Amino acid sequence: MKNGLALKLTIYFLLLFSFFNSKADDGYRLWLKYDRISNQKVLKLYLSQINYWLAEGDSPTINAAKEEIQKGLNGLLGRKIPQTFTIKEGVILLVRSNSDFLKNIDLSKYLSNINNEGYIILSTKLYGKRTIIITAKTDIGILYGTFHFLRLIQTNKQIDNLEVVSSPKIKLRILNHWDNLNRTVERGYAGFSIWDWHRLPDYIDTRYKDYARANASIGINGTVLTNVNANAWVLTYDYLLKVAALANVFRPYGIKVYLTARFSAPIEIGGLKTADPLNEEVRLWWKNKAKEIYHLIPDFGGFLVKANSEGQPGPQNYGRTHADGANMLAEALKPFGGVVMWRAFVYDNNIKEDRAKQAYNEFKPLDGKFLDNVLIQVKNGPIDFQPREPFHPLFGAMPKTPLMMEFQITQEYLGQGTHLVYLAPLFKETLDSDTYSKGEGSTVAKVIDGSLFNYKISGMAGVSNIGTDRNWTGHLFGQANWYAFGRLAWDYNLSSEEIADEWIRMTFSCDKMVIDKIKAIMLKSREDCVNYMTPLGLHHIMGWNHHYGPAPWIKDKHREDWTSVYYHRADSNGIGFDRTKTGSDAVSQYFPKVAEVFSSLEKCPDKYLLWFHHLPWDYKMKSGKTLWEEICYHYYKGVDGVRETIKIWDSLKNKIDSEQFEHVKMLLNIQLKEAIWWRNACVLYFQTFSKRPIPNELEKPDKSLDYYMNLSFPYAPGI
Ligand code: GCW
Repeated sequence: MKNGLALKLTIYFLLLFSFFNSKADDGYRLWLKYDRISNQKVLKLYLSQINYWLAEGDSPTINAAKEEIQKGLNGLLGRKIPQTFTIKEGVILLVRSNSDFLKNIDLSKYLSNINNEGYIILSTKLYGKRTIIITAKTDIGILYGTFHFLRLIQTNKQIDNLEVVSSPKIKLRILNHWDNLNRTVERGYAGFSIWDWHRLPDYIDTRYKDYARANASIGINGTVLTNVNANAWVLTYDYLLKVAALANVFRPYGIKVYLTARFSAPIEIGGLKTADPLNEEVRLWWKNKAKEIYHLIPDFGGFLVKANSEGQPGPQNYGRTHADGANMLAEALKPFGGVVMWRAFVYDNNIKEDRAKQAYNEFKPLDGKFLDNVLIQVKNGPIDFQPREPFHPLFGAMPKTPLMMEFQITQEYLGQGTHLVYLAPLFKETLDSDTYSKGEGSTVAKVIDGSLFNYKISGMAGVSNIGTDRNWTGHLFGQANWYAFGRLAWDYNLSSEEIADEWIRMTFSCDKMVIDKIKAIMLKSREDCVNYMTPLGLHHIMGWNHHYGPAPWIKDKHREDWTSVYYHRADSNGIGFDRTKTGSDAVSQYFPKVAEVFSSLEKCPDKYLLWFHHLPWDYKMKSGKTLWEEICYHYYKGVDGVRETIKIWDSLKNKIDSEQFEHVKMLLNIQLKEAIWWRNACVLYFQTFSKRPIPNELEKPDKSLDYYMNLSFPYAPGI
């Protein structure tokens, strides 16, 4: 009997122990976990500083802030922090800047530095009591401030001396979902679309609110629900009801909904014979459609449009310009305050001009011809979200038209759902690029925040990587890219490292060793990826159509500008795309200072070399190696980088949550396999032109080029 009891107790304790020891984190809670702070010293300190919270007002947004502060504090501090209605020692005070509570303190020097979405957080004394004030001119500012404050606690930062003044630099901070109405997601690698169109508007998935919370926590204030390869059906009345239901969930969190407008919608769902933007009936149709939308969604954001690009209809079908098309929609939205985000991603295989030049050629002459509620949405680089591109030459070239940024968060060309690639360094590289459009310091960031040319509106869009996967983004580290996008849209001066630091602390641990290791992995990951995929300025050599894996051999397709050989131009003499004066002269689209750098072999950074130059295989690089050797070394370095990452990751076993650990570990193994695949396939293929050996000290590919060329992936995700 006794023994039996002892055994039972032992088993019980063992079970209990293993339960606490292998916490399983499935990633659903993103960076808003609010788990109890594990560092006892830090926890104790907070418990001595935070006694109450007080929030004034009861608008839906203030209620969201209340819910968040309550949930956050209770979770993080592991005890119920009560609400109070009067100022008491150790209170967190959430109030508008004109609140009576604040009548005795002078906030003017702070208030003049924030806009309507900004906030102020101060550690101070009110009526003799230690208080932390979170205040703003608006309710949404208070909610943003609340998230900021909770982030400080989540990341274990000091709160006794706070003087935070924060305001977004960019007005429209928007996710672009490439989600179809049948719930597939173009270039989506995290399952299906989170928009459950069939069950909307009656069924409100709890995910919608969690989506809104996550976005608000990083300052995202808009979402385009539908794919730019658009379906007019979403503009029908029944679907607009569904859109309105989503808008209702998002509204308290400061998030507006936008839709993609299919240019031929007047024909497809309106029964008209034409979609000509200068036709009166067509114009009226859009005006009525706008009226109908705003009746259901009074704060509807506006339209995003992909026109005359990759087969999408547009104004050019009727001999009209992009300005004619955009202005027609802008006019319809104008009375209601909506905007048109018109994409500059246009290129045409029938135009015999370097694809990299076409958007500029099309849009530059239209500068000043758009109505003032139109933004032109420009991808970061002139081709298409490659692992590395120089900045798009349109930035700086349209002083009279607000240009907004389009980044891709989903990793279509950077390993899709299985590679750990932290994108903040990529985003920053573009934002920090100097266009020289108004002399030195005319960075892309200053173009798109509107400060350089006094644009009245400004925006930054990120193509979403969100899907129905339990952890939202498929790869846990995909969450970091969503997070980084939002943080940079709010403040592009944050460094990649700061953002990684925050995210790691909220996602994994505040343990210094863990932070240092994961940060090291993240910060080098994009360069590793460039190295094993497209080093030295190579680009667009991925698999046909699904874009999965390497395929530099793609040629002879119905569109030349969708082949790989079009871009790398490898031949027996050398490799690279000559975009200098002797070639396509794309360099001349940049301002002279930049053009000079890109044109010159001495000044052009190695990272853009083959983007702008076609060079012989024996070309002497700055390193002293030949170009061929340098290409090889970069590919090998990329693979070694992933090996190094795996080593670092392995050392985190038992230091982080076991489910997180295993999830990433398995994916890293896939990444290594695929990095080797990229390296071998590319090196072997380019070797058929270079006719030179792979340097001796590098391991030899274990498969033949034929093997790689015969791989096929009819069911690769994302198409
Ligand atoms: O990157 C390419 C993608 C297409 C996408 C297009 C675009 C939505 O391969 O899937 O279409 O860009 O940005 O319009």
